[in-house]
Amino acid sequence: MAEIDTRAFLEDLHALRAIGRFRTGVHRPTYSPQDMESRRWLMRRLEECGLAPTIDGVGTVLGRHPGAGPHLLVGSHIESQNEAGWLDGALGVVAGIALARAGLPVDVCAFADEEGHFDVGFLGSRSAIGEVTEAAIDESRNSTDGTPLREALQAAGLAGLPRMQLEAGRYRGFLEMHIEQGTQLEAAGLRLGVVTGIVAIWQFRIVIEGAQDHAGGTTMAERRDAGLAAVRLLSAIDEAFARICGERSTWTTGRITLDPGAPSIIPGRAEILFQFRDVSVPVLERMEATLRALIRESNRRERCTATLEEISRNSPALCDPGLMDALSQAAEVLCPGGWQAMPSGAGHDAQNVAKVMPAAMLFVPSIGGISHHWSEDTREEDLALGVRVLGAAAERVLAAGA
Ligand code: HGY
Ligand code: MN
Ligand code: MN
Repeated sequence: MAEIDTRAFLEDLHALRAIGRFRTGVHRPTYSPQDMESRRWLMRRLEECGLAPTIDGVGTVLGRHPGAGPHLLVGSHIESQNEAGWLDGALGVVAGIALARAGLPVDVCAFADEEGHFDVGFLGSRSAIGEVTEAAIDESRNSTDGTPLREALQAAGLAGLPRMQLEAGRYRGFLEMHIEQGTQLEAAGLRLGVVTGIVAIWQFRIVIEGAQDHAGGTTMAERRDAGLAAVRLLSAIDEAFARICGERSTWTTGRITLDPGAPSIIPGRAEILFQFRDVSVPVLERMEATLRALIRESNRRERCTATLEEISRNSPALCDPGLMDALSQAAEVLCPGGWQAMPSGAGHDAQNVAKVMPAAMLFVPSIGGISHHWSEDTREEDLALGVRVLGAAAERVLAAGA
């Protein structure tokens, strides 16, 4: 069995944590100086492990094993949500370094912008499987500040670099180690999760146009308050979705912007960033149909006009049974009875890579289930156990049918 150097693994995790540090987490939005510094750090680490590092035209980093196959691809992402956790994504990439350092024939990758700072959605892993056109890059904007993706790539020094395409035939499959970002493992007193399926995320922008006007002179009967219309619509969505959703569906309003945003002015415009998730496409389609019906209903009832714009959507993915078996067997050997099979409520690059090769994920617990927050954390003994299980599972996959 390959000996994983868990001390070096934890040291790498903490070294990466120091890049773009924010309180106990990190702030490494895609293509920020700190994100690009972390990519350079990763390329140096990959080279030290004997992998040939490259960075592509959207910032995806790949370390390529020089030896003969069979190979596995191991990785995740290293940019973060704003002011968020140190392990989301970084864990899976640094775990790949640990497996390479142990001499396993793995390529290691950090897909760009898994966190969707740009509205293509899963830019790096969808580009790597050929799903992102040049036109889509031309049209893409930063979801928070509207910066064109082309401009951000230019500023990051990536413009003109070729975009990598995954060579599916080179790999037995893709393994992604990740924090759970939920409370299931901790609540069950378990230390490892073998992921069965990964939710799709369907993202929308709802814009409500009313009439900016005086907050006092305009009577309640005549005003066209985009803010109130937004609140009533979101309340109607929440009530309707609860009746038609699936067991593990979620729906979230990440941002409501009211313009012009002054206390004595009736908001003339409301902009809502809204997303919903599920592992089942029929459930997702039912939620979208309900959303569209509620917007039509709002336009019948309100003196404001609501429009719906799709931002991005991807597909749910089932994890590969063979890779799941390898992870389950390794988990049972290294942590008997301390693991479970479970779905992922978060989206991951693995769900895109699963379109071109077998893919599977291994979860470790999140303390308090917290993620997408700077206080995100996992016990170091769980991190160390997870990377040992990942290494043992990788060995099983690489040895099978050798
Ligand atoms: O939002 C997600 O599920 C992922 O963390 N980007
Ligand atoms: Mn992630
Ligand atoms: Mn995330």
